[in-house]
Order: sequence, then C-alpha cells, then structure tokens
Amino acid sequence: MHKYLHIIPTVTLTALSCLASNTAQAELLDFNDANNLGVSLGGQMKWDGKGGGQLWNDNFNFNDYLYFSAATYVNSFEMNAKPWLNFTSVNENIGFIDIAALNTLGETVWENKVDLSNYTSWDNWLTVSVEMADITQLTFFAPGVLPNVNGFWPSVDNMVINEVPVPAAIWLFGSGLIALFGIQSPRLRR
Ligand SMILES: [Ca+2]
Ligand SMILES: [Ca+2]
Repeated sequence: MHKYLHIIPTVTLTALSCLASNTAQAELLDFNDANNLGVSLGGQMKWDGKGGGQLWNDNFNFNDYLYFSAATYVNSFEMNAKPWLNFTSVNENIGFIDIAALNTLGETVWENKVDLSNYTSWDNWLTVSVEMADITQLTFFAPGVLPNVNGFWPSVDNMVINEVPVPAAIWLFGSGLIALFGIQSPRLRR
C-alpha cells in the first residue's frame, strides 16, 4: 500500500461530512413567527409583527441581546432604523448603533458600527455581514449612550446562519478528490 494512501479516505470523508453537515443546517431566521424565532431575546430586545415580523431594540439607553442555544456560524442579518412598519416618533435621532458577536468563551470576536441614517424606509434594509463561526451571542449596544448618543429603535430581520461559504467547502472536497486520483493514477497506468 502506498504510504499516503491511508490519508485519502480521511480527507475525503472530512470534506464530505463538512459539506453535508454545514449545508444541511443552513437556515434563514425571518422572525415572522414570534413562537419560533430560533434565538432567545435579552435586555430590551422585542418582537413585533407590524411589517412582517422582526426584532427591535427597545430602550436606547440599555443594551439588547440575541442568544443562540448552541455555537452558530452567523453569516449576516438585515437592519432598519425603524422598529416596525409606519413607525414615527418626534423623539427619533437616527444614526449609529454598535454591535458585537461573542463566541462560546464569551470573547468578542466581531464588532461593527452600523450607520442606519439612510435606512428609514421599510423596503430598504442594510445587510450587516458577520461571517464568524462559534457565535453564541450578539450584543446590540445602547445607541443612546456614548460614543454614539443617538436615539432610535432599530430592527433586525432575516438572519442567515450556518451557511458555510461555498468556495471553502468546494476547495475541501476538491482537495480530497485530487488526493484520491493524484496518488492512485501512477498505479493505474502500469
Ligand atoms: Ca421578518
Ligand atoms: Ca436597547
């Protein structure tokens, strides 16, 4: 037996299992059903059905949280400056909100300052890209305190989770196939 031959089944099986498990779990959380959100809400994060069903950050002087029941690959989510369809308030001061993603160890592994000034129309949402693995919590920092000192109630919708980027999966699978044929071919030519 070729000295590298034992690696082939391992590499191929690893690639296949990565593809199978990750693509199978890819999921869109549309938050349309209050009883089946796919996340737990903390702080002042709330749900509202006006406009389709979305989460919104109540009380701009306190942080809000989303929790996953298990470590999750977070791809992206959408945000709007309004908490629900046709919302108006004289107290609005729309602007920035800081967001962080924490891993299973409670470490902040991703941070972003989001400007929602141009996202006040219900048919215009900002896609926030995260693309981080092993996430258990998203923190939406209070926009009403330093450093932003804005006052508004932004909403969150259409979160994509567990969708591992396709190029990486194909590369893994491809490398398994190359190993398979690359090592076997000299013997076949004899
Ligand atoms: Ca929705
Ligand atoms: Ca809040």
